[in-house]
Amino acid sequence: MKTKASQIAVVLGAFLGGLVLFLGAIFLVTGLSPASINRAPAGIGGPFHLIDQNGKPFSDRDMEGRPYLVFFGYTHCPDICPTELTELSALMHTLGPDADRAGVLFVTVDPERDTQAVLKDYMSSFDPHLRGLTGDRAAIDAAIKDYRVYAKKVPLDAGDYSMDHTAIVYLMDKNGRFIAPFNMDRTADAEAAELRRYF
Ligand SMILES: [Cu+2]
Repeated sequence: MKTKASQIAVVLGAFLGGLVLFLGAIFLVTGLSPASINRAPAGIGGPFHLIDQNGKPFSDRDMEGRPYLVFFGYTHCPDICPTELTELSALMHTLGPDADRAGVLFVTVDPERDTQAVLKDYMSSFDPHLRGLTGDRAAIDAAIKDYRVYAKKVPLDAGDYSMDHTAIVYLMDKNGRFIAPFNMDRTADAEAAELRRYF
């Protein structure tokens, strides 16, 4: 029979092992080593100049004073984007009136198809606090590079294509600095509580 101490050691070991795996996974998906995260947490993100779904110019300055979440994707996405945007909508709904003190930016990695009109139609399915952003190829490429997003065209039949893309939700503080990947595998209440810490 195991002693109490050895049981605790096993549980603790499993927990620490899980933590190492979890952190390792974050560093893998963000493409950063732990050392570079410590040195340069501001290495992700940066100024951008895009167009929102209503056709208005939108830049990082428009989020000044509010923490926000950034997610890259595209409207033709069959699963990940609609799921993520639905969960982000639930988060904004949970924030209630506080949703105005935060924001969610959905940046297209497929500006050729995701025109302002297409984005406007697509975003109407989600919470109004979600802002869809597009722009010319150069502006989108600059945002993709600054956020270290992976986005690649995958040809399908008949000239059609899908996009492989990074599915990280980036948590930015009210000065536009990257804090950490935002964990969406939680209840909307837990997510809202974390976002409120950065108001
Ligand atoms: Cu997607």
